[in-house]
Amino acid sequence: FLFILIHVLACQEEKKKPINFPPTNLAQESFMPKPLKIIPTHSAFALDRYTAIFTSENESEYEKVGQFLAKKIKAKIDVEIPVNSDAPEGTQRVIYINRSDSLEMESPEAYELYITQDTVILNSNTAEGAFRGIQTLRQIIPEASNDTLAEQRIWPIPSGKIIDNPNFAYRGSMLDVARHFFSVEDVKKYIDLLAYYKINVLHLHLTDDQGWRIEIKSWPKLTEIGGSTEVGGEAGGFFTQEDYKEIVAYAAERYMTIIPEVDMPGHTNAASVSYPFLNGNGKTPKLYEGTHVGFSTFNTRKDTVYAFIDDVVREISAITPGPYFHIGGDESHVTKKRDYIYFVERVEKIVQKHGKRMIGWDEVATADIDSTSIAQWWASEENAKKAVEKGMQLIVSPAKKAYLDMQYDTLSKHGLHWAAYIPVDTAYVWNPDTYGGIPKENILGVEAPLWSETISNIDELEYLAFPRVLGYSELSWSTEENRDWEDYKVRLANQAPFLDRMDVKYYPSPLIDWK
Ligand code: TNX
Repeated sequence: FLFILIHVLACQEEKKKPINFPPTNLAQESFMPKPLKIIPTHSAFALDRYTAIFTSENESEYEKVGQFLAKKIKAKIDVEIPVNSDAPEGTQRVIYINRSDSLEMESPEAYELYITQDTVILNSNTAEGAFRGIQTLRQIIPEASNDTLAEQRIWPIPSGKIIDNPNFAYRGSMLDVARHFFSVEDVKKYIDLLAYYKINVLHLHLTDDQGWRIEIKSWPKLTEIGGSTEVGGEAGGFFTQEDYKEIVAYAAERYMTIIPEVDMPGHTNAASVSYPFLNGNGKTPKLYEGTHVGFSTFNTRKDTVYAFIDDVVREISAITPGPYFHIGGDESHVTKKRDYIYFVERVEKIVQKHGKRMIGWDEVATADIDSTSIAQWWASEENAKKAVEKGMQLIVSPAKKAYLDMQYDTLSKHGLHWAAYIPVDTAYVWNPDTYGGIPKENILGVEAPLWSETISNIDELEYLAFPRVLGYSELSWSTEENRDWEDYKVRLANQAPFLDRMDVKYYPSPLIDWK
């Protein structure tokens, strides 16, 4: 017994000994996206199996953030770290996650991280800010332990201070589940990866000519018939409302907003096949498995069409906690201009009636709509300018810079190239802050859409999205002064261990010197 006691005491002594770290440099860590300010202090915090996490008292949201961090640490280094419970015997070092009202930055997503030898302190205005902050922390926990500096295995985290705040409040990606359907599991995997890079919006393109992918209880044929196929003629599929709620909840745990899109009055063939009275193009609709656009339209002059839309917007809005509803509005080539304008104005009112802010592709700015509605600028500079004249905000998604479905180059296995080839540098080296001369106050943020005509499974999705989506995360989170291709390139290469561990089939761009 005495022997054991002496041994235990000796071990405790070992743990207390200050560790002599070789100099570190927090500023040189491979953060993605790059934080606003980094001040290195050249020592380290030794994460080990005696580390404990404590979060702001009586703040269940903060506790959940602490648990999320503990779960991700366990997955990364297989060490179990307690959250707000008795610290393990011999605990020397603590990670504190606190609400604070004395931050340098006031935005809800701002956070400050102080890393010393003994503690990591993460301060934020809100739990959302804490959630962004733990992503930063996750990124600087080494993949492998150091087994020579101390008795026990340690994972040294470089010390210093980080002050961080997003450049844009809206940092998004879009996934087209209409051309090819993707499962709840696939969408969750994409969400989890995006959240690690501080992306906070996932826009789901739920309907198109080829498929209707969201259950509408009052109009069941939409999914029964309209969801039965997809591009290429495979079986298609759809989300039940329960599935959709599951996606929304999974995103919410990551402080990510889901934006549902029902594309209309064009891109509506699947809806019109299900309920032919909706059709306004004069042809008998049939299920469509090709990839052409612009041939379908709703009948914009029939009240029953608006009653239908009211039901759709109502049912989806009821299960969407986020503030937005996207009505599409793109490429309505067979809708007369005056009918299109009438339609958008009427649908805007329906969206507002159900408590949401309308978003539409940039064409919607040709209608007389409210300054609270938002235009997603994908193609027309003229439409973008019209939106600004109306006092609207814009989501910047220029096809030739930000479309994730554009091929990297002529050798790309998947993707299209109607707008451009977008290699990894072209995707990153542009400035959304000043793109097209739009005043910054009119820019809500950046979104990278992934259309799915040419991709039908998660591997193919990942091939197009990764690594480019990391660039869009940085273009929307980091300030212009902090963005630099040469620096980005190195940090991007260092994402490989994480992406590999997550089993992401990213495109190994030859422009990057992958680790
Ligand atoms: C244009 S972008 C479209 C989509 C296609 C995409 C393919 C936009 C608003 N409409 O219908 O899927 O190009 O890149």
